[in-house]
Amino acid sequence: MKKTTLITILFAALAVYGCADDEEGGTAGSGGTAGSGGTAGLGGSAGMGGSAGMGGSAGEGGMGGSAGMGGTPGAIYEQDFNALDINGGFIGDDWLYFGNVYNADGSFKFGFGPNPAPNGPQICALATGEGGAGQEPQQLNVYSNYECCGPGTTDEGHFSGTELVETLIFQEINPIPAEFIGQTFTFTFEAKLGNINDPSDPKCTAPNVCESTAAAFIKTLDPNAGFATTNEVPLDTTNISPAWMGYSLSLDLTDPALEGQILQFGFSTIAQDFEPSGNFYDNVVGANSPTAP
Ligand SMILES: [Ca+2]
Ligand SMILES: [Ca+2]
Repeated sequence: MKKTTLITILFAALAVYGCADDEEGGTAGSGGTAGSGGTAGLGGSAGMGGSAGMGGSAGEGGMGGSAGMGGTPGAIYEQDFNALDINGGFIGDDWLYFGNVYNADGSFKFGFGPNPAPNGPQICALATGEGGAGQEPQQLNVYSNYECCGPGTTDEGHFSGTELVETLIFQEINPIPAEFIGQTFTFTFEAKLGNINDPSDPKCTAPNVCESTAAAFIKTLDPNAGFATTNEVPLDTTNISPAWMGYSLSLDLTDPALEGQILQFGFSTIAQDFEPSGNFYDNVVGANSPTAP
C-alpha cells in the first residue's frame, strides 16, 4: 500500500509541476489546477509515512506555492516561501528545527528536537524585502538560537560565552522509500549573505572575533542505529555572496541500506557568544534523478 501510494504521489507531483506554465502567469485560473494538486497531496501524505513535510507540500499545492516555481523534473519538494504565513508562529510546510550545543572544544554537549521551525524571533524567520524579482515577496532567514540555553539558571550555549550553539532547519523524508534507491538526490537553493559575522556588528569589533559558520546540508540518519548519521553532504555558506546566487549539492542514494532511513535537507548555523549568524535562503528544490552509471 505504501509503495502504491508513493508512486501515486510521484506522478501526482509531476502532474502538479507540469502545470507550471499556468502558475507562472499568476492568474486566478491556476488556482483551479492547483486544486487537483491538493488531492494528490493527500495521497502523498499517506505514501510518505512519517514525512508530513512532503505530503503537506503537495497537499498545499493548492495554494500554488510549490507548483508555481516552474516545474523541476523529478522534484519531490519545492518551496519559494512566498505563500507561507509571515505572521504565523511557525515557518510551516513541515519545516523542522533541531538544536545542538557543543562544548568550547567542539565536543557534543546536548541536543533537542525535532520541533516545528519557528517563525522567529529565534532560529529562523520568514523575511520580506531581501530579494529581487526571483525571491520576492518572501524569503527564509536562518540564524542562531540566541535564547539558548538556560539564561540565569544553567547559562549554557550563548550564555556561557564559549559554548557553540547549532541550529538545523530542514525538511525530512522519513522513511526513505524503496523508489529512491538508485537515484541521486539533489538539493538546490538560492542564497544571500545575511548578518553573519558582520564586521559592523559591535559583537564583531576588536578584540572580539566573530566566528559563526553556516551551511546547507543533505544528511541521512539511521533510526535503527541510534539515528547515526550515515551520509552528510555539507555546503559551506559562511562566506557567500551578498548577491543572490544559486547553489546545489547532491547525494547518491544507491546504497540499498538507505531504504527506511531518514533523509534531511536544509540549512544550519553554529554560533557562540551572541555573534551574528544570519543568511537568507529561497527557492528550495529537492529532486531525484537516476544516478549516473
Ligand atoms: Ca521567495
Ligand atoms: Ca568569538
